[in-house]
Amino acid sequence: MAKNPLMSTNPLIYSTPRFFILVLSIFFAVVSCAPGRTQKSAQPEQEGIIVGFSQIGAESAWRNCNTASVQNAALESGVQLIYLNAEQKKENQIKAIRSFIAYQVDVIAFVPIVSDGWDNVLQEAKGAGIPVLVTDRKIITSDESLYAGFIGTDSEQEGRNAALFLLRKFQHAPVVRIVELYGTEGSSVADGRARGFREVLQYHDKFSVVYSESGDFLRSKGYELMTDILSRIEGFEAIFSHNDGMTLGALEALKERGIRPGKDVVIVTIDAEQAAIDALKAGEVNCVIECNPKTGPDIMELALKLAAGESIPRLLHVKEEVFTEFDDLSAIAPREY
Ligand code: GYE
Repeated sequence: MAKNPLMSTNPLIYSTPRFFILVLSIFFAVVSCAPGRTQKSAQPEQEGIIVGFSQIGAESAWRNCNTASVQNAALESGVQLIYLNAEQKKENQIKAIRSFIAYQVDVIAFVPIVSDGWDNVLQEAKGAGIPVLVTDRKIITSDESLYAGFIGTDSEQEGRNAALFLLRKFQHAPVVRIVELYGTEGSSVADGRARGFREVLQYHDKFSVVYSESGDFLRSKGYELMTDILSRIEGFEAIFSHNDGMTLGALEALKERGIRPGKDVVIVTIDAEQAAIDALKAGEVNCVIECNPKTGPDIMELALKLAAGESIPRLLHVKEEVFTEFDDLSAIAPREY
């Protein structure tokens, strides 16, 4: 468990200078890919464990908050964190996990950008005896023993909550045509949100999703998609957006066309960034489903258990709320993201 990044206690590394150099170069590559992101323990290094964390990127304010939460929690719990930003590329995540294996970290934590295609690299981690914690997004695997557990959001429930709001809002409407701004295709959260949403609405014929397109969780794409939709689609009553970033882009596009978001079209969004809460308070958004990015402390607690050889729960969902125009919004605490 006790490791120093520059002086491994592993006898193999001591006895083979070339391997030592390889490990050092991987470590410095890791550091240089992510300037200022690798963190060291606030406590003496010998007491800490090393966690390799492969993050997707920095596509949204939510993501940046998630990264900061993990980094701060690592500092606070005396864990050395090797943080790698995959810049939205699955191949980079696979490389990151391989470098963590080569470096012999104690625990690997990663946010799988999409659900499929992790079995090979996770098999390598298993072969090296390194436990893996999957966080935020889920994976689909043929071998459940390839990871120790998952902590993150319940995306199906978020989708159901979005639909439940629309049922209430459109209680008396005869027809409700919905535009869906889909998150990253193939990601567990986008697929889960879409599934939960449809699961509820399938029993209510007056609702139909008339358009659904991926905006990749990006604000810029939310703007582009909405601009395109407004030029092509005649009339819709609601927008279900898989994240606030895309929603904020869509709001701009709607306003440019003289459409009043929140009034002319009902808007349901997921994440609960401060900007979305502000839009809800301003009446430009009708419902905000919280997705909680502050999982760092739980991740560190689980990583410490795994490093100590203890088992952890297979599935942990974080607590999340729903904020709507029907609620008293004065008590919402500052969101910090
Ligand atoms: O909703 C979005 C992001 O995976 C839950 O990814 C996360 C999603 C979040 O970039 O804003």
